[in-house]
Amino acid sequence: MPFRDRYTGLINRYRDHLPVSDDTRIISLGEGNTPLIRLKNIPKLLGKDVEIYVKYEGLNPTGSFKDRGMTMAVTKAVEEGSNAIICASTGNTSAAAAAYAARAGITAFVLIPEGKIAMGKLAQAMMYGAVTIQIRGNFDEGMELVKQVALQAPVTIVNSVNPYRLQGQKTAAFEIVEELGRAPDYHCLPVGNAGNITAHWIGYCEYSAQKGTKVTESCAFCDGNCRYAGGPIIGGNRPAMIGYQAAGSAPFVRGEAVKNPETVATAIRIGNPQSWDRAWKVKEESGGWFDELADEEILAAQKLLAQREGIFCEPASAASIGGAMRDIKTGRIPEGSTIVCTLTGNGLKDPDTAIKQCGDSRMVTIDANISSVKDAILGNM
Ligand code: AN7
Repeated sequence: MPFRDRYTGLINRYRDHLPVSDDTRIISLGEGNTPLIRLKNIPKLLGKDVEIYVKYEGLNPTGSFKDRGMTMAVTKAVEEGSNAIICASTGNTSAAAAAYAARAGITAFVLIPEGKIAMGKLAQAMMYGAVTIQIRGNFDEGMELVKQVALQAPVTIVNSVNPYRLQGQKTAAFEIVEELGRAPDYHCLPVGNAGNITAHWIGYCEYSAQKGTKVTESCAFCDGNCRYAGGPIIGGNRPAMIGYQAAGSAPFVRGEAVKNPETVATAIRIGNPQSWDRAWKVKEESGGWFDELADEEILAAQKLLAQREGIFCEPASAASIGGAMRDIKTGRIPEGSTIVCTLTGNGLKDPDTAIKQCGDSRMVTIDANISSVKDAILGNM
C-alpha cells in the first residue's frame, strides 16, 4: 500500500482541525477510524422503522474511546516538555494514559478506586507500566486529589479537564458525518464526566460550520467568540445529543452531584461530572436530554447486543443502546430517525461481569468422548 494511504491515527487524519503544527511530534497508536456498524436484528425486534448504527469505539488500540483524547493530550504534554502525566480513572482513561505514556517514553501515574475497576483495565495499567495508585475512595475523590497534586508536582493532568482530550475525541463525530454523509438525527452516549458528549458536540458543530452552515447563537465552548457562532441553523446538520446514565450514578438526572455513586457499570461510576456546565449546554443547544437506566437494564442491553448482533461492549457502553431502545419503543425517538449509539469500550475489558451474568448460558461440561459431544450438540439444537 502506498504510504499516503496508510492510516496513521486521527491526528494525522484531521490535523487541519486539531491544535498541532508541522513540527509536532505525534504520539499515536493508530487510534480512530473505528467501524460504524448498522444494526440488523435489534430494529426488527423493536418493530420500528429506524436506522440504528453503533460506533464501535472498543476497537481502539486500548479498547476504548479514551485513545482519541489521549493521543492529543500526550502529544501536547510532550510538546510542552512534560515528563509525567497523571489521571484519576474508573479504568479506561488509566489504560489509555498508561499506553500513550509508554509510547512517548514518559511516566504515567494513575489513581484508581480500589476494587472498583474492571479486571482488563487494571491489567492494562499494570502491563503498560503506569505507576498504579489505588485509593480507598471513589473516582470523584481521586479527581480532586489529582487536581490538587498537579499544583504541587510537575505532572500534566490528562483527564478530560485537559482541553486537548476533547479536541481528540471530537473526531469521532467527524468520522460519523463522513460515513453517513450527514449527521444522524440522534446521537446516544453513556455519560460519566460528560467529556465525550461534549467532545462529540464540538465535532458536530465544527463539521456543520465547515460545510458552510453556521451553528446557533453562541457555541458552547467559546462563549460566542469563535468563527462558528452567530449564524442560522440549517436543518439536519447536527443531532440531538442524548446522555444516558446508570441510575445509581445519575447526577444529570438528579440535577445535582451524587455523593456515593454505585453501578455495575464501573466505568461511569461518577457522581461529580467534570464537564457539568458544558453538558447542560450541549443538551440545550442540541435539543437532547438525559435519562437513566437501572443496572439490570444496562446488562440486558449488553447481552442483547452481543447475542443478537455479535457486538460485545462493556456494561457502561450498553447504556447508550439500552437507552435508545427504550426511547425508540416509547416514540420519544420517532420512527424514520437515524440514530448513532457510541459503544465506548470493549466487552473484553470486564470479563467478570460478563461471565457472572451469563450463568444461564448454554455452557455444558462433558467427558472427552464422541457420544458426550454428540449428546451435547443434539441436546442444544
Ligand atoms: C466505557 O476512564 O471517566 O462522560 O476514568 O470508560 O466522557 O466521562 C471513563 C468514562 C463511558 C463516560 N463509557 O465518558 C475513566 C472514565 C466508558 C467509559 C464513559 C467512560 P465521559
